[in-house]
Amino acid sequence: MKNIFFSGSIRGGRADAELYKRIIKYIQKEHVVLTEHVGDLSLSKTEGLKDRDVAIYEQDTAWLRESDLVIAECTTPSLGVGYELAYAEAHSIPVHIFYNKIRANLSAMLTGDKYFHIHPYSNEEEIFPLLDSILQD
Ligand code: 6IA
Repeated sequence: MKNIFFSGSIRGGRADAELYKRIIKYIQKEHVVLTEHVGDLSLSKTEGLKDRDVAIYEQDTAWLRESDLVIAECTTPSLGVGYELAYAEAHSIPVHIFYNKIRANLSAMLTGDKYFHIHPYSNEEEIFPLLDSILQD
């Protein structure tokens, strides 16, 4: 059983929140997802308090350091997700990035970084067998 940090857009926009929820549920069948709230459909992108944001940053970076693997869905661009991916690399935590190649053109700062494992897909169904092979190693 692995500790997975799932990374997905919050303030960057919640258009893919339901997809995040499905991916999180799938991973949770056999593993622990530290960031289950990323798939919480009631989480709005506008709410925010400075003190709470400090606590969120401290908690998320602590979870990143404890995680075995980062899995990110990057179709909706997010500054927070980009930050988390670089943070994971700085801490030598493996990073797998999924994005819908029909809907999104991923940043060169991700596609150009050989550290990242990048998985472009055209249908959501392609994600789950890839997750199986990533998670079984
Ligand atoms: O820049 P973004 O908000 O799109 O960044 C999304 C990423 O940052 C996610 O992968 C999360 O790990 C992290 N993150 C951003 N906001 C939060 C949050 N609440 N709670 C936990 N992790 C977060 C945000 C405040 C909410 C009341 C809107």
